[in-house]
Amino acid sequence: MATYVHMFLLPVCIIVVFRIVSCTDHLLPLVINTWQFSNATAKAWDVISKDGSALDAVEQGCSVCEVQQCDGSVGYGGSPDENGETTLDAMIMDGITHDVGSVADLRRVKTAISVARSVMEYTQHTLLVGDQATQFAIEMGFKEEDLHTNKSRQMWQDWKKGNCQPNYRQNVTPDPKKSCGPYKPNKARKIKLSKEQRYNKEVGEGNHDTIGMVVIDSMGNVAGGTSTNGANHKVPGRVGDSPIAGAGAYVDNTIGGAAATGDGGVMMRFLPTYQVVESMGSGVDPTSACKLAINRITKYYPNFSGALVAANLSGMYGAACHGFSTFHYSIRSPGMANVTVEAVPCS
Ligand code: SD4
Repeated sequence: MATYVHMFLLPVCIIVVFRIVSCTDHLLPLVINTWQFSNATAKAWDVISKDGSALDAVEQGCSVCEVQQCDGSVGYGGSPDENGETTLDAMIMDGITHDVGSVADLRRVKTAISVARSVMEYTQHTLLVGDQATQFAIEMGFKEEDLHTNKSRQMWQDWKKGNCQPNYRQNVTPDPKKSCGPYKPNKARKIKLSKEQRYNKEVGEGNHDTIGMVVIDSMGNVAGGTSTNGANHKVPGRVGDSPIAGAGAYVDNTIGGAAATGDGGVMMRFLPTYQVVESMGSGVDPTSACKLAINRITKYYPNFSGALVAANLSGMYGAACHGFSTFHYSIRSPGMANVTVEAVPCS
């Protein structure tokens, strides 16, 4: 009897769910991602238009940027580290289960967000790093490839020729503002820096094009993800915000999601995408939620550059940014004939 009732009710429930989604708002499903990476948005939209899941849409959308090397900041051949190597950070998060898969400092594998999804699906872990992430990827059937390109080699050679400027070192000898390493720590460990000095804007310049994506599919399910090659000339082993849940992206099926781009070393100290989702959960609209999270960072790091995008289950979306003159993001929802690029002025 119970089974009979259940079988009878199921289709009704599905109809109700569809109604709720489509009657309260005409703005779902929805894809939003950082920057003018419209091909990625279009791919994700295509997936959910064919009744694909939000998770598939995020993976396939961000993969487009990995293949197309969006702005040189996603995928192979960009942001060589101090040794000239490109390494990748990525994550994917399922809003239904809160499962997360991430990779950081992934070496010699191009398809970072797909490896991240494998971490989520084929392990009970959240984050794998470095060479062991590569070994895992190979076990899972991914191809090992060289991530260098002529362009990345040239960038690295130019940086070496320019005395390794700019770089992320501080309080070491020789003076990192004038010389390449190897470096040794200065004896006096702590230098008191003003909050303006604590983040050197120069090193962040041109490091701002991670893809961060949130998708709400036609079932109302939410997923988010990121993919990046991190920061130019980073210290080898450096991991940014992108593969960290709550920093690079965060989603909750009962609220919506948010994704980040920018100076990840600073932004990850504030878990801004978690903050945005929590604010939206207590009724704050997406744009205001993004502004609140940005303002919390600027209180401590007035020189940081970064941006957040967010969307909620009503199909409202927004963004906020700091340190750029303008921030562009890409959006597609049912009222739009095509992917639309919107711009917000930054604080
Ligand atoms: C990082 N947040 O690794 C990334 C870089 C970035 O847009 O967003 N670029 O710090």
